Parts: sequence; C-alpha cells; structure tokens
Amino acid sequence: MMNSKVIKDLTQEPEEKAFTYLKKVCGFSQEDNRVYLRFADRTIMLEVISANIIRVLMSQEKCLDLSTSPAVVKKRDNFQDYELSDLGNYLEIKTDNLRLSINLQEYQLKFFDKRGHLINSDQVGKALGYWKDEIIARKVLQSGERFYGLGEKTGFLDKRGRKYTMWNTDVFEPHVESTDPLYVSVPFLLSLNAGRSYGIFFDNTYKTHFDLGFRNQQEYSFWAEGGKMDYYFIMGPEIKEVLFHYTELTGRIPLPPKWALGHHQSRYSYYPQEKVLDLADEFRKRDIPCDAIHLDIHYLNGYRVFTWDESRFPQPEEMLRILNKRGFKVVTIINPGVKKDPEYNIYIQGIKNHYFCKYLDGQVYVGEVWPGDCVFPDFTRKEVRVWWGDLHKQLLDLGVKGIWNDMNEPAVFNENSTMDLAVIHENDGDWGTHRRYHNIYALLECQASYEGMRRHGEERPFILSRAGFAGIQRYAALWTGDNRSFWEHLKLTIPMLLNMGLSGLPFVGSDIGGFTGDSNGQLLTRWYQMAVFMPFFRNHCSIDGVSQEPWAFGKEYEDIIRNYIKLRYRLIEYIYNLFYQSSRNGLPVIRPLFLEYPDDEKTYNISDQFLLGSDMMIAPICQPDQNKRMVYLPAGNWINFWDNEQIRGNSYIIADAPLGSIPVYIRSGSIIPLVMPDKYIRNENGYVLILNIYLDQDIEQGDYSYYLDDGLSFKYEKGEYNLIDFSYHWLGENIEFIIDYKKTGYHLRPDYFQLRFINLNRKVRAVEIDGNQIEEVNGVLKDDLLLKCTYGTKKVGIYLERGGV
Ligand code: MIG
Repeated sequence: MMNSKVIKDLTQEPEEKAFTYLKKVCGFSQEDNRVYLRFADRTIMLEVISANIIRVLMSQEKCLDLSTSPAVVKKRDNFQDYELSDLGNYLEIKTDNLRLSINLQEYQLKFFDKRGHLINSDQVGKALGYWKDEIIARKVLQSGERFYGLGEKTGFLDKRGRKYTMWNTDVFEPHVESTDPLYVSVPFLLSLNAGRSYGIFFDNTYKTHFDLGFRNQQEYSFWAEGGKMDYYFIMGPEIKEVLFHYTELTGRIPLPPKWALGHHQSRYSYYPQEKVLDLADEFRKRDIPCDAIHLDIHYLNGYRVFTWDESRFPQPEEMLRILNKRGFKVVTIINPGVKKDPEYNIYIQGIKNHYFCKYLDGQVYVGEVWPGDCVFPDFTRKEVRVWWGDLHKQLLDLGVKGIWNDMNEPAVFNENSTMDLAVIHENDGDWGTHRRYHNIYALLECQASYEGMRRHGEERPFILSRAGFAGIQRYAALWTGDNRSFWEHLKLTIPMLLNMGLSGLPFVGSDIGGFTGDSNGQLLTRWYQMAVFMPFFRNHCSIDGVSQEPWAFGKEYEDIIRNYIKLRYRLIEYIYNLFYQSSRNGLPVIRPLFLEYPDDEKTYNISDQFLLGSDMMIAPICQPDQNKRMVYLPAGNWINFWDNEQIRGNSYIIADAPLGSIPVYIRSGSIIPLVMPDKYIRNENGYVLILNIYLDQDIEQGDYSYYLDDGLSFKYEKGEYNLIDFSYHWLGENIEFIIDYKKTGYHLRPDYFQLRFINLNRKVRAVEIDGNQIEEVNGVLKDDLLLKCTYGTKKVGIYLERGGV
C-alpha cells in the first residue's frame, strides 16, 4: 500500500533544545475572570473558566492571543466566583473547588483540591519554556500517578512511562504498542492517583507531544512545535467530575439516531446493487438482526465523491427505497479528496469558488488518493463547510441515512501520508499552514457533514469518522481504522476504546473480525461477543480478506453470533440510555473499572475487562481455544449474567467461557432494562420493558432512570420524551417498588413492565399492585419473582415470609 508510511518524527527531544523558562513575575494585574502575570518578555494569563477549570495561556511574543481552537465550545461567560489574594511571594486564586498557588519569585503553579490536597504541581524553575516557535510545560510526576485519555492510542490502559505524539495519521501497518500516532488526536490527559483525579487539556492544534515519565520518572511534560502554550487544568478530584468538566469545555455527544446503535455490516466493498439487496435479504432470512449496511468506495463513479457508479448502481434510489422499507439504513463513504477532473462538477465548483486548499502563491494543492490526483476542500472556512454540507442533500434525498468520513487525516499517497505542510488554510482570515491545521482537518470536515445533514434533513445525523481531534464527539462516531484479523487486535481494542471514552469520545468501536487479513470462525465469534457490549457495533472487512459476515464460517459460529447480536438488541434500551447519559454528563458508555471503583488500585491498569455503564462487567476472551479466564470483581456482590449466581467481589475468579459464552457480571443491587430483540430498531407501541432487578441482601435500595424518545428526530429538544424512574427499597421484610413518571412528553411507551426480582430467595406472602392484591403469585417461589404490571402502575408491594426458603 502506498499510504502506509508512518510519519517520521524528526523533531528533536526537548532536552536538546535551549528552552528559556519563565522565572520571576515582574508584576500582575486582574481583569474580570483573568489574572495577568508579566515576565521579562512574556505574559501569562490565568483565566478562571469555572470553579473547576483554570486556563493557562502564555503569549507567544509580547501580545496575548485569546482565541481557542474549534475544540473548545464553552462560552466565555466571565466567571466571577473566585478570589485573588496577594500573599507577598505568592498569589492565590480560590474557587469553590480548587486553590491555585502561584509562586511569584520563580514561576510555578500548584493546584490543591478544596480539602487542601496537593493535586498537581509545576516543575519549579522550568514550569513553562519557549524556544523558537516551540513551547513546553513540565510538571511533577507524583509517585503512584497514572495517566489515561490521549484519544486513540495503542498499548495498555495506563500510559505512565510512555510518550505520545498527536498527529492524525493513516497507519496501514499492523497497530502495535509502538505504533504512534494514529488517526485521532485528543491532547487531553487524565490523571489518577490514590482516587484523586485531574485533567489537562492542551489546546494546541500543531503536532504536540506528551512525555509521561518516559525520560524522567519524576517529571512529565507536553510540548508543541508551534502555536500557543494554552492548557486547561481541570480539577476533580473525583474522576467523573473531571470528565464532566472536560466535556463541558469541548462538548458532549448529541443523541445519536437509535438505529446507529444497532448492528452494522460493511465490507470493502459491497457491489453491485443486487448484491447489496441480497446481503440484506440474507440477514432477514437467517434471522440475524441488522440495521445498517455500509457502501465503501466502489459505489462511487471512479472514486468521485457524491457520485454513483451507474453500472454498479443503476438505480440507487430504488435500491435505497427497498432497503429502507426492510429496515436497513445505508451509510455511504465519503473522502475529502476531490478528483481533479475538469469535467466533474464538484471539482469545477470548488475551483471556480476557490474552495480548495492552496499554496501561498495561489496554486491549488494536488495530492494523490484513490481517484488519482485530488484537491482538498479547505474546511477551516465556513463558506466551504456550508458548500460541502449542502452536497449531502442529494444523498439524503436519495435515502442515504449516514455518512462515513474516511481518509480524513487527510491521508495522501505520498511520503508524509498527508498534505504538504506548506499548504495554506484560510480559517476565515486567520491564515495558517497545514502544519498548524492538520489535526483539526477531520473535525471541521465532520462539522460540515453534520451541519449539512442537519440543515437538509429532519433526522439526527449519523457520521462515522476515522480521524478527529478533541471535540469530534459533537459530530461523529469513530472507529479504530485499519486493524487486522489478529487476536492481538481484538485485545488491543479494549484499552484503546476505553481511553477514547475517557477522552470525551463515547461512540467508538473497532472493525469486528478485523479489517485486513483473513478472519476465522472463532476469532469472529469472540470479537462479536465482545463488541455486543461496545458502543459502535460494525463488522467490516478489507477488499482482499475472506468474507466475514456472521454466517461466513458455518452454522456452529453463526448460531452463536446470532444469539449475541440478538443480545445487543435485547440490551438496546440500556445502551441507548447510556448515550443519553453521556450526552448530559460526558461519561463514557464503556468504562474502565477504575471509573466506578477509583479507590481500588487493583483496577488501575486492567486492560482486558470493561464495564458497560456502571452495572455490567464484561471480560472478553482474547485468545484462541481459551475456555476459562481470570476475572477481577471489585468490592460488592456480582451476579453472573447467565445463571444469576451470586459472587462475592473484591476477588479474582476463574470464569468459564466455552465458545458460546463470554463472562458477564451484573453489579448486585442494580436494575437492568431489557427488551425482546427485533430484526432492526424501530419505535413502535406495544413493546414490553423487562426490568431485571438484581436483589442483594446487603443492599437496601436501587434505582434506574429510563429515558425514551423517538430515537430519530430532534423533537426531544421540545420536550417529546419520557423519563421514568424505577426504584426499590426494602421495608423490613418487604420490598416496595416505585415507578415515577417524571416526564411523559412522548406518545410512545411500553405496554407493560415485566419486573423480574432476581435472587429474592424468599417465599412471597402477597403482592399488591397499586393497592390491589394479585392472586396468582401467592405461594412458593423459587429464586425469582416475575410480575407483569401495566404502564401507569405506580407502586408494587411485595410481602415476604420471614427467613429464606
Ligand atoms: O486506504 O475505502 O480505513 O475502512 O474500507 C483504504 C477503503 C481506504 C480505509 C478505511 C477502510 C476502508 C478503506 N479505506
């Protein structure tokens, strides 16, 4: 492959550079929420963004440029709730949640939480430095400190002791631990130490670097080869607080269309159109749920974006009509490179209107991609984003439901794998080279697609992107690019996606079965079993690999895979609700164990288990012929999802996992909603919401808040949604189950609730639903109690006999 070269990082190590470090503060002043520190030839601005966020900005030269990258969305709202005190040799900034001490004799920042714990400290004497165009920040690395986040990185969960570069790169070679950088750059670092956490967001779009104790075990640093030293310190100390505030700064995921959480099938490439229709039929015939089919580059006419190959797809509209009727949504691939072809209308429009990236002398940049010579829209310009966004209208009008933005690092078939760094982006007046804007090219492209789809359609846009920067969660889901059909890559997916989640990107997945290379039945089965519990759920395969549709390797595997895909659909309400929560609090959909158990240091580097939300623990099988594996269960009781067996936590167990089974455990005391699996996701009346209530003798109460809307439109913004709170508590020997209809703005609702009280282990004397005793449940019960109650029920009382059965 020609696009396979990893960019050689020719930048020198910071140790080899003569950085000048800020020393004595010559004077300071205060203006609204900003404190200015003057040095001999630089100025620092400390901006109090909120009670948890302080921005640290150093001027490049004499003047301060306050602008942010497009990653930042939080409005400048002139936060006033802070105090500045002059303590002689120190200044102190105090908010409700942090205290910042500023050393005026020798510049150094120290951040304390509100209880007075030192959370983070600069290296005194070399806290901030500059040399030519480069800038660097150095901080004390505490013993026991761990690092996470940083977007899409290979390797284990904890990044301490490693170094990373942010430079969006198309990497075709196998992704191994030393492969860095990859497609997505998120210069956000999350620190955890003995349960206390903070974050640092380095808002710099140039190539940036993080050294997390690689060269020096007492120090970590981050630097950039250009732009500003501009970072946000984000105080927890609770880890969830950090993520909440980081996503307040860079935005949260909007609610996706619900179907996008279903099963996607893709391959490079399905064509002609009969084959696509046959594929769809095959899913229905084999009773395997599927919501989306992806069309890769062969649907295009000579790889020209926004066209159709008329011999392969003579009637796209008709094909899309049939597919939509059968419940399939089609996602079409789009690349940013526009074929240089004077008879191609998009090229003509772009040239006429000067929409493509140029050199300073006005010459349009040309680079080779799939169509041959290509030109590249300058997405840093609003006018270009509007033009590009409008091009999506024709696809939407035909019936396309989603857009897959590939090759948007941007990838170019040349030595550097991307555009010439001397190419200019106009950025609405703030011109800069590709060196400056490279990392946000995909972010702005996806913004264009998202806004275009929003302008020209009623439905929530679904966009899948390969590259991205901080903030990409506002527009697109991400997949991890060209992985391989390797067991190692199945395993690699877990920490990679977990860290993406901790970087504000909840909607992520890897190609199920592996992209390049030949998959096999066992690998595909194990991959599906894991991916069922991951946010983005797509099987995708390269042009030259063997087929890997769910049925590709015979009935034994197909039967297992079918069950698991159905499980995905049984869990769809639970998963959709996690996206809803993420859209409000920025927490990831899949979570490393430490996010829920931050005081348990045993969880700090667990890279082969994860939680779906807070209540489901998944322990994938990552090796061939492995039928058992070790699982760590944190404190509390856990319930085996398959047989409801109770297991005491704070323990390592050996879990059974024959090929048909993946170890899954439920946090005891929780409530998990399930539905019957359908062929595809549709919102219809008459469904049953099943609530699995995992009772625990040690847990007094539990609750679950259920959100429901049409899963497709923006009407929820106008109040068309339902919010139902379920809760139970023990009242002496009895259980009271309460249903609170907090919001009922949406007409659709479950017909009835099926309540399944698991591990009740008691005889039931009586059951009352809204005060009426029901008859059929009197008498002896086994472990579980199953009750049906209609929508509208408010209270269920369960009266138990004393003692166990
Ligand atoms: O250079 O469109 O990662 O998912 O199938 C290959 C063809 C271009 C790379 C994507 C892959 C996609 C492929 N693309």
